[in-house]
Amino acid sequence: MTGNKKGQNIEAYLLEKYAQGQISQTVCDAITALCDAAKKIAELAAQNGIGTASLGALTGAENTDGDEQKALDVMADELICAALAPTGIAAYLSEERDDAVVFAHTKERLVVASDPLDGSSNIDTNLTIGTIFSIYKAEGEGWLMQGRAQQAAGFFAYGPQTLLLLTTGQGVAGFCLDANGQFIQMDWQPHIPATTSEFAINAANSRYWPAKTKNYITQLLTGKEGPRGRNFNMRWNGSLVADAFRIFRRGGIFLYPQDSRKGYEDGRLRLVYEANPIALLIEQAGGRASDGTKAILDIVPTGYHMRVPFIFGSADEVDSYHSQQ
Ligand code: AFP
Repeated sequence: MTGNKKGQNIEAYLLEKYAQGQISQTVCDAITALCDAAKKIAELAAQNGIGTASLGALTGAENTDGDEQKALDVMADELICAALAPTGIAAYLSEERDDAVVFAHTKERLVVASDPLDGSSNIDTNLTIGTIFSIYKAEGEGWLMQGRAQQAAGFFAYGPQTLLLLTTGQGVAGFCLDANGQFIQMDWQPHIPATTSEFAINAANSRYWPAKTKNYITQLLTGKEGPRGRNFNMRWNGSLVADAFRIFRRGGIFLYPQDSRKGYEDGRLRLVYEANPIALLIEQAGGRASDGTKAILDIVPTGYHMRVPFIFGSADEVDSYHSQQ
């Protein structure tokens, strides 16, 4: 379990994990670089609209997946790429780039995969947005690995607090950016309760859902009068990091299933730099993360921007979803 040393900064935390042999110097340097980039992204987001053009403005370009790129998407990606370049990692994969950025063909072959700015549709609405990252060693050809191979994963949330949720494979630790620009470990041991009465899904898509999802959500909506015999509550932020962080704080189930819309046959979220890192954090905190049938971390990626249906959170509730017909 993560030693919950209240007040320890991220540098001391990483040094401890390095000394315990959990992570290499390069992984330490990559996470430190990501923290430096995250501070700059947080500052930009906090000043959006004063001194900078709207960071939510469309750039006119699209990423590989056809998402319209916003100014902060591109700025965040460039800040992260620049921060990682000198750290000794071999390659950088990004939602905002078609292909891998190869820094060097090192022996360690460490890869950082990232969604530099998650929740872009919320940039101009003062809602929580974030950065998600995954760190793993690439074996064999290419730069892709199953999620189970991750050595570290985490996300930054830029909201009322600037937070980092991190795992290096031995539990999850939460950090908060303090007034001195230090990420300080929070006095909290992230653990996801097995049961919950709260679900997160974009109900506007209900007419496109598969029967399994419709049946499951209908059960939750019928509440005490229905088969579950109790009422449920719903939340939907439109930012994966915001919904995920809430689930780490009080449990819940998040669902972005596949649906019948063109391009959503495998859902909306991408395996390599969204589902895999969140899934590792969720499992490390006692939760479950699947594509509706199998564990996210066991899925073999076939491309940098491969999408997967993504259901995660309180274990008993994810199992309840799995049992739906
Ligand atoms: P954007 O980064 O394009 O806003 O997408 C955010 C996201 O990938 C994820 O953070 C949200 O959970 C999900 O999409 C919201 O999707 P909908 O807009 O379809 O509800």
